[in-house]
Amino acid sequence: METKKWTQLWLDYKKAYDGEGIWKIVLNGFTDSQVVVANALYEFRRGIKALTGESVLEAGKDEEQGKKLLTLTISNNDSVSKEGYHIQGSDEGILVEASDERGVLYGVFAILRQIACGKSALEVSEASSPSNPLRMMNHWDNMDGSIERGYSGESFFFEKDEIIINDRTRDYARFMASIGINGVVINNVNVKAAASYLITDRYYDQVARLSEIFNDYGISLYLSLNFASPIEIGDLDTCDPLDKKVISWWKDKMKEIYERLPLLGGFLVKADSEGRPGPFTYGRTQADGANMLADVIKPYGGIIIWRCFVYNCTQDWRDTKTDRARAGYDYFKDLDGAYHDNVILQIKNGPMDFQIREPVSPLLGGLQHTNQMLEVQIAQEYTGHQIDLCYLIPLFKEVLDFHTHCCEGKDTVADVVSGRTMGNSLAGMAAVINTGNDANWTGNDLAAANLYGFGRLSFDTDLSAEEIAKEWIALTYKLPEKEAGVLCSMLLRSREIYEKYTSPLGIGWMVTPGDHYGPSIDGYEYSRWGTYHRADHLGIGVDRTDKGTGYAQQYYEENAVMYNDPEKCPEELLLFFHHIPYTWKLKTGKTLIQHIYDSHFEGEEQARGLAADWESLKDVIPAVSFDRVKERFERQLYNAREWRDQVNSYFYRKSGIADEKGRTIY
Ligand code: GCV
Repeated sequence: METKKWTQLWLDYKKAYDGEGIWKIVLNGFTDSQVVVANALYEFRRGIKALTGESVLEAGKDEEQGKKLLTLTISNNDSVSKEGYHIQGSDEGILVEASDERGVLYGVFAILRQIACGKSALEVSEASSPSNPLRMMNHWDNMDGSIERGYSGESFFFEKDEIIINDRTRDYARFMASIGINGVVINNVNVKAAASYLITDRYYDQVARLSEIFNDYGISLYLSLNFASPIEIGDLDTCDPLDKKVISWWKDKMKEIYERLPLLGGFLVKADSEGRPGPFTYGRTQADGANMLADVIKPYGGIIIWRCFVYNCTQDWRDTKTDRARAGYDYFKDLDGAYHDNVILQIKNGPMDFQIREPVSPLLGGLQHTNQMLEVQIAQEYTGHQIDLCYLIPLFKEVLDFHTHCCEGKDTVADVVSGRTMGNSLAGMAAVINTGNDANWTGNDLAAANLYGFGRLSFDTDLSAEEIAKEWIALTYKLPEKEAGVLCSMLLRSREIYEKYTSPLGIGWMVTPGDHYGPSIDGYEYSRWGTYHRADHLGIGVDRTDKGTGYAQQYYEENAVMYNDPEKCPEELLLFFHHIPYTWKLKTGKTLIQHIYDSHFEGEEQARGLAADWESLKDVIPAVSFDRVKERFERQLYNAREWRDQVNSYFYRKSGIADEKGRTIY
């Protein structure tokens, strides 16, 4: 791989103040032969030097004259919860308490974050423990170097069917650890070609090296698995999960895998989805498939993360009863409780596929006896390809705060996926990651706020989208207060703006097929993917009520009643649940058609506002970063204009109803 120079993202600490001390390290109950602790100390040295100019005394060296001796004390305290930390500054220095190595590492990163955000080292204070046991990144990287839905260059893990390991790998692990990520799946869930061989001799040594680098930063490496491995890399003619030969093949394979990859966390599996093999081929259930793998991996302490993105992707658009939104629940709800303890179901936040607005998947909390985790996407597949600015943390917050009504209290998605609802420890959050080998990692410099934000949010789901944005800005750019406020406001406005100029009121999918950037209103309307808006000359929207596809009935009573009734349905989701006439009056008093026109005109105008705000930051943002983002905004404005004019023209031509304000519609 061409070794490009790469940025340090939010770990590029800027001087916070001139410190006058020198640090001494004291370890109680930990030692620096523990590799994660050693790396925590490395991070402290590196960070404190950049932030305050202060250095750390090398072991055996004398104190420097005239400098105040400060102590970083790292103490084992078993009462601190797993992977959590307490940090407390005082006149003498800082005390970090944790009960394990990861806690120490996260505690040190928290110290550095607080200093970068404006506190003096001696004032830092925080007690934190992760909201979610699993906090994972899912790479959709292919071994040829391409990335499925990647908008930031090529893979930094793979090239030409080889595994890349270099300094960038270690920096990646550092970034992930600094935001609390403890699991990374390195390869695409669509496991094809060379990727099927990641669990063979051909790649074991390199995967093992990668897993060690991750492990040094408290991260477990996971692999996506090809369910048809017994056929593709073995010599069987079946991968039927109940077949004795298949089970025995997997037993032997798992033994070999763990001999060669002892640090492996487990596997992520996409089965029976979009052409991938799975248990359905043999008339078996999803639980049959997941449990078989879970049983053979159990002796090694591994887990099976099984995706619920299972639906019919060869639908007939003429069929108005089959509803893709129903599929996850229909396939998985009946098997609730049938999954073994080391299986966790990974559920996308919405029932369709990462649209800018969808209701929360009814499977989340719908399952009451099954380990489950939330999957979100920070790769901006449907949300602007990291060209358009779209800060996604507000969307994730809405999902986490959603009351499923699965029980009294502890019924939000945050409760469910953290394990609080069921009292289970196999629970958490995963994001389809937005990185690549671009110098800035995320294509658009501002898309790094989503990368940072997902990690921070999965560690602490109580953080607000604004708090996270402020932290990211302080760490990345360290702007004066006013300018920081401008950038923060840009991030916080961006999702709604993107929503306004794209598809209205929860309908989604009006994107260019395949690529998923830019408008194509009917692009998916007559296709096999189950993604329809059903617009005609009278109205638009999918009837998912009890009189339509019945999807609304998959929710618990309170939510089912709300979604079933167009008067009660939250308006931002109106067209997801209902087919509505263009003349329907919204709560604002506007007709539906007028709302479509207004929001598209507003969205495009507000996108121009974002670009103008960015221009106003020219003097305070480093030129390279400024120019990169400016170029993105130019493309965003083109995109927003296309969306505005194509959507408005489409609905004007369908409905024949003119814009009340007489603006130009084509
Ligand atoms: C990895 C959508 C995407 C696919 C992706 C799939 C999935 O369909 O367009 O690229 O495949 O979701 O989540 O498995």
